[in-house]
Order: sequence, then structure tokens, then C-alpha cells
Amino acid sequence: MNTKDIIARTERGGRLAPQEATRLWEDAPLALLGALAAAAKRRKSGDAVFFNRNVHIEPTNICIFRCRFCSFCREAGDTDAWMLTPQEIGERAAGYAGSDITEVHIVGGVHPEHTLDTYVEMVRRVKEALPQVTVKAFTAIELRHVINKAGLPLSEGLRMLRDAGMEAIPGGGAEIFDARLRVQICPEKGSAEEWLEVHEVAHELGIRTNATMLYGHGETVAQRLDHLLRLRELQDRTGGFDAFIPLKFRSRGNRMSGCGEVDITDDMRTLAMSRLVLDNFPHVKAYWPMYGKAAAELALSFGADDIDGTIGDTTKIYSMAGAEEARPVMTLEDIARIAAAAGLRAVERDTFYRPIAAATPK
Ligand code: V47
Repeated sequence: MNTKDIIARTERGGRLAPQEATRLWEDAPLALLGALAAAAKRRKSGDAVFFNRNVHIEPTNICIFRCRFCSFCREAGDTDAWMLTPQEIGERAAGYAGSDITEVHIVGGVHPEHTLDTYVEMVRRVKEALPQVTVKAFTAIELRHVINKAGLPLSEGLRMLRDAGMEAIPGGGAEIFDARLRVQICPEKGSAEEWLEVHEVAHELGIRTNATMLYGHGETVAQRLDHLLRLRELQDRTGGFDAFIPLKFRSRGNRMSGCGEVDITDDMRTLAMSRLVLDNFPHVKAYWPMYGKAAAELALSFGADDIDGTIGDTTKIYSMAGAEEARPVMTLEDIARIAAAAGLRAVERDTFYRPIAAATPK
């Protein structure tokens, strides 16, 4: 098939075959990819740019894994290591009572002493403090670790967490699915199949999830595409993913600093190809604490329809890795301005992309 035919089919919303996606990714001009991805975005969500009012709680940066790309993890006893108890997490959540946040996002290191009960207790305490707020919690890696440790089947452990109030699962821990690369960058983390299985079981239980891909650390186009195709295949079977979030490798303060960082043209190309390949994902998110606000604005012209949330300076994962926003805070005015600059309209959503009409900024 020649490139013209591929473009014509993409414009009609047709599914890209692997060879066609490779051709576009490697050869198409960036402006063309942007136009195709922006049109695909409009077919999915019109002129909306979704955002939510959220905070992150990072229970600990102490982690038993030593992923080479991570700038966040510490050993117990390090001067800058922290660990919050479930009670402290509940107290932190209680500090947001009366505010208008709709989501608490909980992700941290895999602490050697944390168990499934610790996770259940964290979720329970947050829900107790903020009953109206959605808890989106724990990567597939954290979940698999504590559920295995408890000697339970995945379905049982996830059900316990769901019953405590974990209503959604974020997309972290996917990194890059390619087995050889995974062994190099996060050898202890478990396989792609294990990550995918946690999400599949969650979907079977009615728990919505997100998916990420860590890119920009020397992987090939084929390895990125393989990652997207595996997600597309699972989504075909379950329909349980809400959003895909490409995560650009940030190089400060980790053992992969030598890789450097890819430039913004690669960011936009990757985002556009994600939108085009993942035709069955409702949303593609430009996570602004990772890109920076200016690149997140540009991303809205390359297929993204979501920029995550207000965050209120509650996450350290990206600032510790050298991202632009040392203290990530996004105001409603910022969001409205960014959406308008892209010719789009900011729409406040809940975790499940239901619009919260009354509060949407003008
Ligand atoms: O899995 C860690 C990534 C992820 C670095 O689901 C890094 O809505 C780049 O998954 N450079 C955790 N990336 C964060 C995450 C996430 C973020 C925002 C929204 C959602 C969602 C999920 O952060 C990890 C890893 O892939 N990460 N270190 C780094 N140096």
C-alpha cells in the first residue's frame, strides 16, 4: 500500500496495520502526522480538552526495585527517603475535605514492608476522609507485588482493593514491553505479560485503567509500535482502558542519564502515532508535569485530548527527574488559556471522563 492510500484510510478512521504504522512513523512529515492525529482526536472528542481537579499522594519513595530510569527511589535510611503510614495518608487526604478535587492518585515505590492490607488500609482511609472523591491507585507493579505476597489470586486481591474504594488504576509500570529492553532498564519489574494480566483482570472486575509507555531511552520505532499494538489488542478484548499516556524519559538524577532526552519533534511524532494506532482508546493524555506546560499545549494539536489535572504541587516523580515544572501547579485559568490557544475548549471531567459541566472554566 502506498503512503497516499494509508493517509486516505487514516482520514476515514480506518485501522492502521503494523507495516502502515511503521511507514507513517518513519517517513511521514511531522505536520501531516499532526493533522491526521488532530482529526482523529476530533472524531473522538470534538473540541474538548479534558482535565480534572486532582492531587497525588506518594506514600513512599523507598522501593525494592532499582529501575535504571528512576530518579525517585531511595533506600530506607537515606536522608531524603520518606514513608507515610495509612493513618498519615488519611490525614493528608482529610486536608482536602471541602476542596473541589474529584480524584486522589496514589502511586509510590514498592516498599519492602507494605502488604495488601497496607494498601487496602491506605485506600480505606482516603475514602473515609473524602467519600465523594475517586481513588485511582497503584501501578500494576505495586498491585502484583502485594497480591502475590498475600498468596492470593490477582482477582481476589483486586476485588479486596475495589471493595475498599479503589475505583480506577493508573497506567504506570508499563515502561516498554519489549522483553530485551525491559531487562536492561527495569530488570526486576516483571514482564509485559504480567503487567497486561493485571489490567485484564481489573477490566474483568469492572475497574477502569490507564496505560503508559516510557519512551525516549534508545528504543526503536518497532519497539514502540510493538508496545502500542499489545495495548490495542488487549483493548479490543476488554474495552477497559480509558486513556493512553506516553511518558517521555527525563534524564536527571538516574542511572540512564547518559541516554539524554529526545527532542520535542519526537514527542509530538510519538503522541500523534499513539492517537492513530490506538484507535480503540477513547483518550490520549498529554501529561503536563512530564512535558512542561508549553509542550502540553502543542500536544493538543498532535492528537491529545486530555492534559491530566491541577495537581497542586503534589507529585515529585517528574521534578526529581528534571522536568521543567519544579513545583507542578496548574490553575483553571492556565487550563482555559492552553485549551483556547489550541482552538479547543477546556472541559472538567471526573476520573471516568464524565463532564462536570457546572465547574468548567470559560
Ligand atoms: O511507571 C519514572 C515513569 C511512571 C521516569 O494513569 C519516568 O493517569 C520519565 O504512570 N522519566 C509513573 N518517566 C507515573 C504514571 C502516570 C503519570 C500520570 C498519569 C498517570 C495516569 C500515570 O513514571 C512510571 C515510569 O514509567 N517514570 N521515572 C523518568 N525518569
